[in-house]
Amino acid sequence: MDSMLYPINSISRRCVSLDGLWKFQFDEDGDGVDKGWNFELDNPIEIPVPASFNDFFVDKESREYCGDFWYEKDVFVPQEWQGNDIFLRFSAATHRAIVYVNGYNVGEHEGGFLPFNCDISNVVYYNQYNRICVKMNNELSHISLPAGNVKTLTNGKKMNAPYFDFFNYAGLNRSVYLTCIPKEAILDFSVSHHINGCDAITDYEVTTNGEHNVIVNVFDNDGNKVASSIGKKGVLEIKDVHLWQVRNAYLYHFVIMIFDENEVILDEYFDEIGIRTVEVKNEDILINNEPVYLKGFGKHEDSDVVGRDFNIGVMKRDFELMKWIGANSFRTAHYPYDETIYKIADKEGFLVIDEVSAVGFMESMMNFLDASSGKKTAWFKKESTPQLLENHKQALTELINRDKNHACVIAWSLFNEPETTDEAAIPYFQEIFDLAHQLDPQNRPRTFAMIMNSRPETCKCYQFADIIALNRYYGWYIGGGYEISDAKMMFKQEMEAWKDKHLNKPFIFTEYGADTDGSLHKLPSAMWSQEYQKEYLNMQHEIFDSYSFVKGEQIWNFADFQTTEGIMRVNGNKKGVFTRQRQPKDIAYLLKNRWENLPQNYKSKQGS
Ligand code: GCB
Repeated sequence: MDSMLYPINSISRRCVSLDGLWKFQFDEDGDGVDKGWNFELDNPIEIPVPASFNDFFVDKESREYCGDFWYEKDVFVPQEWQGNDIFLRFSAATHRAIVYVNGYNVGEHEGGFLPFNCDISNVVYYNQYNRICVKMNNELSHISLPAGNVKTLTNGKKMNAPYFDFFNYAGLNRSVYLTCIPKEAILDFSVSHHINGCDAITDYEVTTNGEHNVIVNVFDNDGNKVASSIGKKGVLEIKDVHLWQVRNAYLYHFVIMIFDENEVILDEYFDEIGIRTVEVKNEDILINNEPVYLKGFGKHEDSDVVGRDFNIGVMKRDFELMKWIGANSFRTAHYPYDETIYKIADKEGFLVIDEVSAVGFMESMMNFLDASSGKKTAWFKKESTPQLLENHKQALTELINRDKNHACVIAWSLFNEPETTDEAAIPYFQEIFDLAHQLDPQNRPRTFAMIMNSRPETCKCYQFADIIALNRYYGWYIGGGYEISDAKMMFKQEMEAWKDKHLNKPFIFTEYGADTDGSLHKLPSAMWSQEYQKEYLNMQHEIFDSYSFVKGEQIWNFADFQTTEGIMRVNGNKKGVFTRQRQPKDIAYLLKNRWENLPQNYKSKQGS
């Protein structure tokens, strides 16, 4: 099993960041290996890691490049690491990678948003520089997550054609590490919590690759040991527990050690763990048995110049803005984010709906529009569907293994806007939903974001969701502008139809929004103006507030973001509450006023 543990330095572990400038070269003919590029690139430029390569370039062919491309870096491996296991740890390589060290193939990975390790112990030279060459590829297909297609232009150039609405940024978007792990090592651990009066009972399980015993110690914020247990599997009882609460986090320091007969520590790993429970009960989402109303955003990892890179400065600004506006949650649309984001969400007490990159599961360049018109594409009936399912399962397994211990993660989003109008979707959904259930020791609620034509009378798959999550654009893609009163009626009709189903489940809105030019004012309002964004939002809020089973609102999007160019997008999607540079549009003040005044337990018996 590949260990998903986040790399740390401890008494037994070493990790060195390889971020910085790497060599980079496009491989248009895809024959880099024949040319010996697994040993050395022949005409590289330098490029920063982490970052998407696209927006550094000033020529369009490079920015839009579709195909194979390579990275190269020399790295020193110290002598004193000999005898341990040495890994390269890629936090993400978008969308696929084959890794060579000193010319040898040491690992491959499909999927651009989750980490993987390459064991390089057998090919490294100690006390010397070693060469890493990474062959990557950014092509979309019907079996890639996210899904899309590659077109060939008449001039012979390949072009990515995504079935989704964000720019297909690629490259080494997240940090790369060189790690040194002892031979007998902790590979994985998981925790799940129960509250018993004032105390917490935490079930834990540690996976190692050896026979020696394990000890788990838990420390509070002041460094006091509050629980301890010996064994790879056991129970930790924490008296007078300080629970992790929404926007009021508390983290315990968990230290896991393997020790031998002489009490010598063979491996040490630690993590910050919030203790809370999460559950869906009737129409409520409960955190520590208390109902919570979600206020927040669908987001993207997207910023100027560096694209889909994990940008620590932008992350900090985003959290400050989310706190300022009174949000308590976000969805990692449309792919798993960098691990640091979950760590900060743990610290700040944000609730995260963690989404796997199953997006574009409807064959359309503008599915946000086509879905409203009822287009059908028989997505789950393709010959390639079984391979897609395998890739989806792999990504979901990696996601849950990576994120299962985060207190902030309160639900898994297993698809964004799949085509659910055909029976063929049902067995596929069954497998994915069952797998999430089986993999998650905390048994979190599962959901998927439903596209406009997944309606009460057409959707064949809503029964799988523990939380019904709707992406709805009444007043934008349907009945925009002066027709907004009709849009409101249609919206109500749909909500009444959901109500009549008596599902006894919480509903949340995972998307609603109106494209808005941050500099455009118009009296009276017109679509794209700041005035219209407000009008649109007031209408949405009226609907949300009139249904007691609506338990959350996550507006699309936190910030403006880059998309493929086209007639529907003016330099990207402009539905941001903030601009791409993270400055507020007028709507931000309206939301701040609403969210600061909505109680955390809005619409519960105590909070309505
Ligand atoms: C959607 C998609 C999202 C798009 C959004 C839009 O339904 O889930 O990726 O960006 O609509 O703005 O059209």
